[in-house]
Amino acid sequence: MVARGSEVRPTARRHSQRSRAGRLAGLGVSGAVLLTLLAGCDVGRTFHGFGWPQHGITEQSEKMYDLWIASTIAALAVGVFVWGLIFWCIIRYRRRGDTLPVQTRFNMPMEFLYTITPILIISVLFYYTAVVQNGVDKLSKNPDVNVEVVAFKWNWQFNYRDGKGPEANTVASTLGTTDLIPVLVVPTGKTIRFEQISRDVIHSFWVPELLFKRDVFPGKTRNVFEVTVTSPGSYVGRCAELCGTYHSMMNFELRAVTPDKFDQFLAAKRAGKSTQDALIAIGQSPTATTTDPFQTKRDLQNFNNTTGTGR
Ligand SMILES: [Cu+2]
Repeated sequence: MVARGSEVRPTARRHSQRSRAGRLAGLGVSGAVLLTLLAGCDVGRTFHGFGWPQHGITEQSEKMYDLWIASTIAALAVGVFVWGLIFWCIIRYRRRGDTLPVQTRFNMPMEFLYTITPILIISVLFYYTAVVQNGVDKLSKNPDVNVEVVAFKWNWQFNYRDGKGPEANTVASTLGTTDLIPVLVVPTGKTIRFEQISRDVIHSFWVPELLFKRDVFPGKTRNVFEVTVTSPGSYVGRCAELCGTYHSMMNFELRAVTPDKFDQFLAAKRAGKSTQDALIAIGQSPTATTTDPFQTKRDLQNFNNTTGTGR
């Protein structure tokens, strides 16, 4: 049987189809423009970030947040459009009798539209993803603060350095111990460069509020990233790479203070004060406020289970 769509159609009808395709394309373009405008608004906050964490404290985390919100709005716009078409087709072309409806094939404007539109959408998403990723990974020539992060089983050491790279010198240091959570003091509004090394196995430096984490490798690899913290406060930091028995207790605290306070803190450290005394000197809590030193919970009693059969 020959489908009815292969019959010759009147020119006027083809013309109206073409203009309809043009209108659809126009709608797509105005949708894209609208999206760009919406991305700048606070739509995300209204919808609780569409699932994205709302507590980012750096300029970099804001960029990632904006990308997520814009991408979600774009996805929702496409979704609403497609759902609309589906329901419209279900109602408009529901079965009305036994006659076969018009079978449309080789509608070039329509085929062109649904090939080009997804390519355009993907290209725009790809472009903005690449821009944001490069922005988050961007390293500056002269960071304001250089911190060397040294990870080891199962704690952290933070070295304040006088420059970049392995050749720079450590001018002050904070070391975490079993009894003391290391507090990493940084200034707000400044570019902070973290250079990471590990003394043993692979760890991962993670402050959830940075919305970012990076692995810390042993050997010659120095993983580097930079952040600009915008909100002062105390934020818990963790190891995010399973590194052994006490991995889950390998915590530290990021303490963001004003640049003035940071300068005073560093001066006190350079003068030989302990991190706790230097924190007290700038009116800060001397110990971590977001997490506690880890308890091994191992004593003779529970390590050697006297009531079990393994005695
Ligand atoms: Cu670890």
